[in-house]
Amino acid sequence: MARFVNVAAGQLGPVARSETRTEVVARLMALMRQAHANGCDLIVYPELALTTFFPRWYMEDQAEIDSFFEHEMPGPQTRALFDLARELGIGFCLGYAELAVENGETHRHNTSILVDKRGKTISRYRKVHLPGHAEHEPWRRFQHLEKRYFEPGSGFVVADAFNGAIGMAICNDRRWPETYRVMGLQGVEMVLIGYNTPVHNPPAPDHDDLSLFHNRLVMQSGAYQNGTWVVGVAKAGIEEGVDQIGGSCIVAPSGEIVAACTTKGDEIALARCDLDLCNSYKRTTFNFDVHRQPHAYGLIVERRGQHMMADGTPVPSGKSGRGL
Ligand code: CDV
Repeated sequence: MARFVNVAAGQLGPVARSETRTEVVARLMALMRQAHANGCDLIVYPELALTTFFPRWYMEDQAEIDSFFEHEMPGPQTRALFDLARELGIGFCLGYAELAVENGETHRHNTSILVDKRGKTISRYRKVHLPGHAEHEPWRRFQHLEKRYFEPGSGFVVADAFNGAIGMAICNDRRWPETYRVMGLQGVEMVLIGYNTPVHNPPAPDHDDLSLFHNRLVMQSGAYQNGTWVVGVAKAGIEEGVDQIGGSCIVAPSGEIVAACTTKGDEIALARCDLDLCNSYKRTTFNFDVHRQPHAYGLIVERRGQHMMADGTPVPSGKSGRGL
């Protein structure tokens, strides 16, 4: 029997620093109602969806920093979203700043959760690739202090959900082939990715004109090379003076974009995703068991004419650099 998941990319326009969680949740709920009215099983929201993208500011006051974090999920202001999901029978993927106390220690992560149609959290992912910097860099037009405010997560999880194998990644993760491949090796059929990407890249402003191209390039290649659907969802538009790319889209295992948002505001893009379409790629061009050559990868690489191990150490005697 065909396995279809009707998915909505639930893009958000800018979220002001002054906006309350309750106000943002109302926007998320409006998108959820639209998705449900269009027959969706699942709606995917952006990274750090509940607040403005706070790593753009340097802050020292821990109480101020922690005001952007969720201390429980659902909490008093987010519970309504879970209740609506259960009432409508629709799942969701939500990105937020997570403050977790584990074994008496406080941890702060950039997190996404996957919630099923009964309003139950079934999977959690903590962002692995944290971009930016840890100290104040006043030369930048705006900061990107993810390395200051979050600790990295470890591991890409693929959950059995929505009749398929569903994984999550967050923003900068989408630029790294390992993100998709680690999940591809687990048989992932749909990768859900929320992001906040400014048009302007302070360390490399010459990339600014390519920001939307790169966004599509990485998600389309990640989808194709692993035979998986990819749902990429932006927080878009000019947020607190920073122009953020939109470009939310749903990518098929062929690498083709099958649905895309056209504005930089609150908007849904919809696609009926056939999870069995993944097999068309997973069983042919990207049949990992048949065609991958893991024994030949990464062990020896050539850098500037010299052969070395992938981690930069010398090649042990007995190994050659041929066949790279
Ligand atoms: N939130 C992000 O991870 N943003 C990065 C920016 C800093 C380039 C991204 O990769 O889109």
